[in-house]
Amino acid sequence: MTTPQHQYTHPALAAADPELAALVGAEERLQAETLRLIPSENYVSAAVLEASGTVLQNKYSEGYPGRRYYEGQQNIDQVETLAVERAKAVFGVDHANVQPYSGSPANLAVYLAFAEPGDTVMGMALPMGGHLTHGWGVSATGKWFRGVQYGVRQDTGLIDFDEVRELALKERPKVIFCGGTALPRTIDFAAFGEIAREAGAVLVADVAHIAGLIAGGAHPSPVPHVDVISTTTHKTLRGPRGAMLMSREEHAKALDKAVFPGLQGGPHNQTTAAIAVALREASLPSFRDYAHAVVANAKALAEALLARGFDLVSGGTDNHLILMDLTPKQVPGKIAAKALDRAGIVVNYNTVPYDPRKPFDPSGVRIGTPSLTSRGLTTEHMDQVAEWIDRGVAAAGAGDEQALAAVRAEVADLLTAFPAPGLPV
Ligand code: DSN
Repeated sequence: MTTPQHQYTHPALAAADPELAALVGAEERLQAETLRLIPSENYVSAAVLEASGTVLQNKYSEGYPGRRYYEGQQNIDQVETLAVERAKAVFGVDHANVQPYSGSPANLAVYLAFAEPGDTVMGMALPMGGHLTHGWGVSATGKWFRGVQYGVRQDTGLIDFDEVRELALKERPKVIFCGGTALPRTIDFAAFGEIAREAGAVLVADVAHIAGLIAGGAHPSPVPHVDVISTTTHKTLRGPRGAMLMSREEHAKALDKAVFPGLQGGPHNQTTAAIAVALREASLPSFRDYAHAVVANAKALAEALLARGFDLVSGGTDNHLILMDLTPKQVPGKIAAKALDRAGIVVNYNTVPYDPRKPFDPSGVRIGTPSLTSRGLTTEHMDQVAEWIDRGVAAAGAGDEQALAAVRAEVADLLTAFPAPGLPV
């Protein structure tokens, strides 16, 4: 196996804490040598990485620019304002709050802004591709609110809008979430918008997975159709681990109040800075190319998997994500995911709609193309990627560790030609 030589670039860390520095170095190597297919992950640029490791983290800034509870905000106010203005420009919204610590707190702030405990809320069921925070039972959002859930049709793997409408009109939720974590198809924000208006609900688009595709024009924007947009910043958007809430002006106050002081204390200013950098990158023409390349790669990978007899939920993909049902391959998702990991292909096991198996041992594997596209792999490489997945899944079924090791070597070899952004080579 070809092993890239890493120069470790954290001298202070290495001197102060060699044990931890060694772990960071090992993670750098792992991220360099493996094909990372988890659709919610990515590689940030070196600039985003640097911004998130700055002295901005030393500062407390409860409040908002110009209205803080601590002095010394001369620079921090400007950092946050830059992030906010860039978010407004990239997504075409009136208002942006860049302070939520991550996606789950961002969504919790939405509930705080628009619902009272016990109110009915509606979202896609987690095993159908939704998110825990869309009112699923084990989450605080399903315990403190009355969650009603829609899904996808068993025959098509697609959302049935007649069913969503019927449920919304029957249950009259205060808040409806659209979006999710395992949805391979374009989200019809206009259809959700019509239903929410008819039902008198606040419509929230959770675009965490596809924010970068929206920013780059590779997925339709929810802006004309929804009340609130919630997103993480670290998936297709290629920013730091963080989140944003965006809306029309009429909801600005309620959202801001819900984030602070409703839910959070001081914002993580180093993260805010890195969000600002990522949004600047997302405003460049090269990011449009990136977003479209992510989708082109996913479509090419889906075709190559279908040609090898894989069963894909909904029959393919429109975005960055592919959900494989491995039932016909007779290999459970978890066994396949763990074997692929040994083969240097990092995926996650996932339920598929109507999965007869349990969430901790489901039938599916979820993959996506944001990370490999960030490294510069193109549609020309997707047949090779599908072939590796095919060999990995077959080896998982046969318990063939040698075959997995062979794939791992080939993966690492190809990836030496595609250095990942932000990683020392
Ligand atoms: N954990 C995210 C994902 O992997 O999709 C969702 O929160």
